[in-house]
Amino acid sequence: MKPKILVARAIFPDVIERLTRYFEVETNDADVIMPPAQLAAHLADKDGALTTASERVDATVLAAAPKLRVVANMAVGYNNFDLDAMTAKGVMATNTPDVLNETTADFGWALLMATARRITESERWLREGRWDKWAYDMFLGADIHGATLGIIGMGRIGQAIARRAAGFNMHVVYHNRSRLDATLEAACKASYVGKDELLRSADHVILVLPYSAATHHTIGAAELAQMKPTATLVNLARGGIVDDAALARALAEKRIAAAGLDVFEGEPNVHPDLLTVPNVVLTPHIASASAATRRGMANLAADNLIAALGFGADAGRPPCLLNPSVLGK
Ligand code: 8YV
Repeated sequence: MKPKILVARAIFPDVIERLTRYFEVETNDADVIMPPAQLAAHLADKDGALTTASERVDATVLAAAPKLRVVANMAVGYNNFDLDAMTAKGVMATNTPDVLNETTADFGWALLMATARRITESERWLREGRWDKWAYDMFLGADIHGATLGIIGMGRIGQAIARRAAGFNMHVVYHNRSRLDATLEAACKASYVGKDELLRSADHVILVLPYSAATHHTIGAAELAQMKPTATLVNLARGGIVDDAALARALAEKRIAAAGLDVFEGEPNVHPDLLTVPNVVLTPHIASASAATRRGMANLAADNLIAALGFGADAGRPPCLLNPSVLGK
């Protein structure tokens, strides 16, 4: 008998097809987001699950899923998992690192440039039919080239963003839980600084750090007050890293020049004040959304499930296991 899995959201049909070679697959064709109680009901008889960042896997869900051996997240971030509870129950947790580094770094640049050079704001104005003449001070923005880029969170995506900055002749500073080794720092042409110094000195600040209780509101009113009034802020990481209400106030009062946001507190809801301030570029959590990368993420999540449930060369050892202490339990 094939193991049973739930694919908790709609994903590429060919990846579902691949999974059906190994598993009895329950899909979510309506693509409804399952709150924990609903997820728990669907996992009652399952050996594995493929989730996205929208599904919370917590102790309640785990308690209702006695057969569950693995949950494979189709995301590099896994703050939707209660990892301690999963480890305590012996449930393998996996994510999809690396496949999205370069695509997400590309998008970080797209968002930074659109924000600093006011692309969407000026396009809205043009579409409204308000362009009647050229003017010397129309949509003046901030330069990217030669500016100081501050990266908070210097993991693999942060490093990929830093490497791209060389093409713009930027000065790159970064802040991270731990300092990179000298070889990586040299490859990224980036200098380690404290958070305060980064906020005070950067012309453009990009956030690429994982969300946890410790990183909640890494940027709030106090941090925004430290930034230059001409600075831009880009959040590519997770909602909750920025205090969105404080940011909306800072943007409205021009305490910083502009922001670019791909992630939000409570998404898909967006703080109403962010929807009315003009100097913010808003995108719906699409940093990893190139066709090739999203397919790569889905396939890597499938690889993790297939290996975790005992198939293939990595049987029993999924390639992106987050809690190896569960092995052999
Ligand atoms: C995902 C992401 O698209 O990988 C992550 O952590 O934030 C995005 O790439 C999203 O989380 C869907 O699971």
